[in-house]
Amino acid sequence: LIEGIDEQGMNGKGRFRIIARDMATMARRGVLHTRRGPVQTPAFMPVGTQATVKSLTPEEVRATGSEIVLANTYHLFLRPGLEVLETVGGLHAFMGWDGPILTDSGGFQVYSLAQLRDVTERGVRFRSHIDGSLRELTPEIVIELQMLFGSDVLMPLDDVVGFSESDERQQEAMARTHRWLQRSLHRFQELTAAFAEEKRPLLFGIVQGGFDPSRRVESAHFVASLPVDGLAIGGLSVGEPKDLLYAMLDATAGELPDDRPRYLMGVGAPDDLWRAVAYGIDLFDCVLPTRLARHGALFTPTGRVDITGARFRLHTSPVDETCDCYTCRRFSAAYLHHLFRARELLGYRLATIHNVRFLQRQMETMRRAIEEGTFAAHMERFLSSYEASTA
Ligand code: PRF
Ligand code: ZN
Repeated sequence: LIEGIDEQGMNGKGRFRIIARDMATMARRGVLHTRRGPVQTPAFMPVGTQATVKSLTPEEVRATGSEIVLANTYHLFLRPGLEVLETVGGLHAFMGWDGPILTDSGGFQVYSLAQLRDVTERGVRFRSHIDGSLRELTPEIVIELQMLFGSDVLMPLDDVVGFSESDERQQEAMARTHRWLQRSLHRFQELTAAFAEEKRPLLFGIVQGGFDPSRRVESAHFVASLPVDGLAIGGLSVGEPKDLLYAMLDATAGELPDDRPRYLMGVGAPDDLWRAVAYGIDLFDCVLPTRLARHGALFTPTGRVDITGARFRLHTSPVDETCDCYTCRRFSAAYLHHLFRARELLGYRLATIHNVRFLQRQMETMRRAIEEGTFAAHMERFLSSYEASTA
């Protein structure tokens, strides 16, 4: 057995240990024990949509302090496809990352990328955004795919609806997400029945419910009633105003079981990470650090900066003087400015390394602050510095 894990069957209680709590907020410091090693929480997962954290090698991802990465079932299903992933011996061998991988189900990607979606009780049929071919994902297929990829944390197919959808559609999507979760869990239990507990991947449930607080509570209670290993909050950060995101977090957070990990899907702006951890969130993923980096937007303790701006032309110090990343230790902001102006490939890599490391340093600070009982003070300090420039 993995250290710290005892035999507790399906419920992931044994896989998540809370080692410290903040007294002034709901922040928790924990360890999620996956079959490919522990993840210190609160944790941020960089996004490797297509089996790569864009522009970085696995060694570079590791050097940012990342312990777990996210990959997307939707993308990998369409390209390279199951035949390739099975032939090369799974996703870890394929991409050269031997740490834990969480795979998202495709529910959100079908909603945001696919054309001609047709959602029925059975599943979702759609046209591939790559070649227009007609494809289908069902809750069962999505579990089977993630098992064949060799994922360490699986997500069930969910029915995601936009911010502006009708109340009826939001209600329908929540109810369908719940029924699909039961089907997913059933297939998952069949496929993992013969696994030794320490070799078993984990399955999370996804809370939906749109932007109605009472529906969010209902969804949280339903998902918590099932023996899932963790609870994700989906359907947020889909174009709604910020105050609504926090209203929904406020309504949901207190309803989630305390002893299982909580994952806020698709959230990763530095200020949102701090606030959500204060609500008791343990896991995050977001394309923001990597996507912004490729557009020359870099995180600093005093807010986001545009490295292409004229003020960096002669800036001889690093973009973030407080940062210990490879980029900041080695290069000036003037050099980064030049690389972006000249559209040189190295610029995208260096900016990505910095942004991911910046978020991982925030997570390290949060984890230490929770242990020391100083989370609220650290959050206040970070936000007043980070938001001073953007406010
Ligand atoms: N569902 C899934 N993945 C997601 C989301 C969701 O609602 C979000 C919402 N921001 C990000 N990623 N399956
Ligand atoms: Zn840096």
